Amino acid sequence: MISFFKDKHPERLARQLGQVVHQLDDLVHLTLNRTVRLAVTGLNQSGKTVFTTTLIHHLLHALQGSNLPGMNVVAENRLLGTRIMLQPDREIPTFPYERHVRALLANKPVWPVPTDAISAIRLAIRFKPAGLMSRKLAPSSTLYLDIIDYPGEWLLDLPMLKLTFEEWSEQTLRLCEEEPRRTLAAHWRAHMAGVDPSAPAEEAIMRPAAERYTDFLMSCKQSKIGLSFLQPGRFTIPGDLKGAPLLTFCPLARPGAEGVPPGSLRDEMANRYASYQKLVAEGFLKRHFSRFDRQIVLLDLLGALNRGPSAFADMHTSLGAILENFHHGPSSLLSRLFAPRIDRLLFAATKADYVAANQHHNMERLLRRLVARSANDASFQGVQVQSQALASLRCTRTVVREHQGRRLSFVQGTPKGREKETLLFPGEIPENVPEADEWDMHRFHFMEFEPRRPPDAESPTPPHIRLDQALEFLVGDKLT
Ligand SMILES: Nc1nc2c(ncn2[C@@H]2O[C@H](COP(=O)(O)OP(=O)(O)O)[C@@H](O)[C@H]2O)c(=O)[nH]1
Ligand SMILES: [Mg+2]
Repeated sequence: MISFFKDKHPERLARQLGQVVHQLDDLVHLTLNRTVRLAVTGLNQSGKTVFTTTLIHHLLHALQGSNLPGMNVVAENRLLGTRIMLQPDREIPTFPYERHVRALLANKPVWPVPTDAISAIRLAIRFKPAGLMSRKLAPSSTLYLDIIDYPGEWLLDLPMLKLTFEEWSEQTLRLCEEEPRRTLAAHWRAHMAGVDPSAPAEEAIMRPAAERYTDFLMSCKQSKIGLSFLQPGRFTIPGDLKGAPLLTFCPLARPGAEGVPPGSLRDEMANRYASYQKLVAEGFLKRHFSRFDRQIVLLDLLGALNRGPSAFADMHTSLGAILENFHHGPSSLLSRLFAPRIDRLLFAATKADYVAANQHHNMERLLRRLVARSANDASFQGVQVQSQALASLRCTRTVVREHQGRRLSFVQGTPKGREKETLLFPGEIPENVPEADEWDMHRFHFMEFEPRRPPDAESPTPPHIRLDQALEFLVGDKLT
């Protein structure tokens, strides 16, 4: 710097000064305009669409009577406004915010129609920087928030990447030995008993085998059974791969003395499995997954309790598999391929409005136990992890009443399929994963609700539970 100012050539000095100013400008731009790619994931029906829709709605309307006191940028009056921008990922469909918000906030509101694909949306959030210095440098700054909503089921393919076709087949068939899979798989397995894997590969034999396997997966998924550890992920949610030959394989029992004759059905299915791995790895995981900065994993904890021990245990397995990428050391194939740069991870148990407010504490404790291993692994890799209960759209209110000398907490709301509001006792959430013999006694029956505003909802924006805290954790630090 000293020699710089000693320079006797005014032209050169001016040029150099210009460069410094330019670089400073770049620096300011870099530090004050930021982009965050937020991945919203969770299994089917965990509440991704409702979360993404209400999050956008609240940010867009945050200046008209804030309902986000837990966000520092709002509480400190630094938010200047939010806009939906053109979406930068041209090959991904845009998240249909308008359609969903219209449905949710109509006079007769309805829940969004389920969608089974990836979608994305970009928001620009303008705010006043918190620090005096930053504010001097630039009176306002913009955070570009890209939100990517995608089926958690697709992440169940992650663990398949390190298994050969034979290993994966064996693991899947082992799972099918236990109920409820055993009964549900009977039809497919009976069909396979008549298929010779060493015979020459024919589409006419492979397709029905794969279809029956897919039917089996779909029957595991139906809401009454509610299993979630269903591989391959694209078999139940094919997205743009619907009908592709890539999806025509299924697990096969270990070969006997005949081995794997070239051109046999076994050989061809193993090839398709390998193509599936490659396509899924490159087509989805590598393209998107490795580019996320922040991730929220939504869990329908209450729905899993309702569905009983098998579904609950299966959700636990799925969760482990979904977060598999955090379990791998730096030298593993997975981390080399996807090296996620996620630095914040939020586990959120959704639909907290199904239960009374005094149960939220247990809901969070149960969630923490459930995600303990994944949270530990992620945290070990330097990721900040938080777990919380939330309701993106609160549809009930808690009412405390005396009942036979005891104070009990009820919820008041409109149960699904009904017209009128009702007062219900939703029961209690255990703080630990129930033991095998406790399930009978517990018998959880958490009711679903219509998306109606509860009578105490006064704010112009719809009520929620801790959505603002989730947002603060996910992006608060980028809005300072
Ligand atoms: N009461 C209540 N129900 C919710 C909430 N979020 C989601 N749901 C319920 O969960 C269902 C699935 O939500 P959705 O966002 O479509 O799940 P997705 O499949 O993960 O996108 C909805 O139809 C609602 O019944 C919430 O905040 N409160
Ligand atoms: Mg959805």
